Amino acid sequence: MIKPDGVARGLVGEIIQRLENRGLMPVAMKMMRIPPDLARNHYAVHADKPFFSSLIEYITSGPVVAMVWEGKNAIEASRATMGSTDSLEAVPGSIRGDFGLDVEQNLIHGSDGPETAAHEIELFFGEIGPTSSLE
Ligand code: DAT
Ligand code: MG
Repeated sequence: MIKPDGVARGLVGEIIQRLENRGLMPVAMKMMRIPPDLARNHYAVHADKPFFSSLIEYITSGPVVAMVWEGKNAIEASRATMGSTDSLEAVPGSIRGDFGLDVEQNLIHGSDGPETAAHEIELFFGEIGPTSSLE
């Protein structure tokens, strides 16, 4: 997902281009404003963290681009292309390492495992599976 700062800074095309350059394929995409309940569900694993309320406020603060990508080792590959969570520590060459300095406003979200991905795809795209609607 391209987060509100990524959209506001005009980095939608750049971020999509980098994922495509890596060899991943977009299979679903939509621009949306995340309702608070969906945001809390999406980030439920972080509910006990001190930054949770700030995170919810930020992710609901403006439009995002929700996406489903597929490809070889798509989760590992996309997370490496994104860079470390804290943009300050993300290596140059990664999306976060090239375009940010902040840990919260870090441009992009990526699922961290197959179960999380399945859950998040269901949350944001309902019954549309990663490839079913395109074949
Ligand atoms: P990632 O987005 O790399 O999967 P995460 O799942 O650990 O990182 O955290 C989710 C989001 O929460 C992250 O993108 C930004 C925010 N966040 C994480 N750690 C934070 C911190 N120490 N302070 C503020 N926000 C934080
Ligand atoms: Mg995460």
